[in-house]
Amino acid sequence: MLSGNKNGIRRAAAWMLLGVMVCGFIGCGQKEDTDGKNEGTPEAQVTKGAESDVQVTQGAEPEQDATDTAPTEPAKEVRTDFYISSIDEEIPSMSEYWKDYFSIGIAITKGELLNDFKGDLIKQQFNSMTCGNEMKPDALLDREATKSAGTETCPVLKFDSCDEMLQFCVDNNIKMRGHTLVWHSQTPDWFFMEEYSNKPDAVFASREVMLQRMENYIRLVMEYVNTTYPGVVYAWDVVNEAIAPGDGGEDGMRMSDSLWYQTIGPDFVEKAFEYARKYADPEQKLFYNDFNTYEAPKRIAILNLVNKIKDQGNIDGIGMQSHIGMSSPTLLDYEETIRKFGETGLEIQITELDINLDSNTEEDFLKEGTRYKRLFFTFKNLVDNGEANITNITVWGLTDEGSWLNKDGKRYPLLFNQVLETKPAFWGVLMDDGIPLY
Ligand code: 9MR
Repeated sequence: MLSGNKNGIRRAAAWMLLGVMVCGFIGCGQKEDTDGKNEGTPEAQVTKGAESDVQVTQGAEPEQDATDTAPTEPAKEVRTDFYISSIDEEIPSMSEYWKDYFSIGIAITKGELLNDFKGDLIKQQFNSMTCGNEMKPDALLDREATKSAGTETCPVLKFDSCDEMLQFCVDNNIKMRGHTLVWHSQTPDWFFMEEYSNKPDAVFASREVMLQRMENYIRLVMEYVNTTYPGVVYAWDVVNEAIAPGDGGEDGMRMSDSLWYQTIGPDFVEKAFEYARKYADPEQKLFYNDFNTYEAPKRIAILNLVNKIKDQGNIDGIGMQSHIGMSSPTLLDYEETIRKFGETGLEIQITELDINLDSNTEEDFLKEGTRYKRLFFTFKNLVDNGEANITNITVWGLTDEGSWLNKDGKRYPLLFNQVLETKPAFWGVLMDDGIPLY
């Protein structure tokens, strides 16, 4: 088992080096006292003891929020490979622990994945991967080539953004969730315009043209991925975030910022699933994916939509993104939603789990660990009771520092810290006795 000392030594060295690097980058230094000790906010660190007990030790790491010390300078990416000498090979693997229940996934960007140490940790801990951005339409659509090809109905795609990630999955026997085919966001406006125009006076392409572009887009993505990396993608997020009750669309659909809705009309979701079924490998599962699924109006609209597509035979699962807070939603509401989705008989995947914690005190890290533990306890019970066929849990990011949530200020939503050490949240996922369940 992991020795607390080993972890402590590695951590001290890592933070020393990190301190040097951050100082070099942004000219900080005021957080160090004359003894060379850091005065930053203490962080909780749970390390596995020699036996099965859990030790909670308190670190004294510096705050890593570069904006605290240099508000005018953009944050620079800190390269962990300079100062992490190895990942801890003795911590248990989450994917191994949960293998009889569901796969455990990670959403990651290419840059992070190709960092040796992060790659090693991913191989150790996860058996499912989602590209954070690299398989979205804005990454795959090639406007210049599309315009040169000269056809109004068929875009040209490029896959250099995600090739290495797919290859990583092949090499390491990791399966991928294909994220995402049809989405109002991260799809360039020119894709919806006549002659793929990006001028301000561009006009929408017709419904008929957009249906063909959609079909061709889905076909080309699936053909490339399934031919070049056969068997790697096991699930596709066919449509992402199409429901937004109150936005003015029919049946609770998102309308105001959805060019798919505006060009094709409310049946664009059904059409997307029809095309996806036509071109997907038979064993690939087709998902509708959305956030805040536990809000009652949204849940109802999603259920109506997926039941309709289910009757058409074109959907296999519901993705609950699950970007949640420390107290909201209540686990009762969350569990109730899974149960209701489970009643459809469709698979359920928790596709983008993170917990929006804005504090890094030891106490709050433990509370976060508890929330993760209760979530996994809930998932397990729902599976054990046959109430929901939950087949994957994916966390949306590897380290707190890489989380998308940091755009609104520093957040601590994930399972590992910047130097790839486990947080209590990690031990919560493993149902460790040292993390309280309540
Ligand atoms: O993690 C993604 C982040 O890097 C992008 O800036 C952002 C832009 O839309 O998308 C993030 O991922 C989103 C995912 O694709 C869909 N659900 C919400 C996720 C967080 O915004």
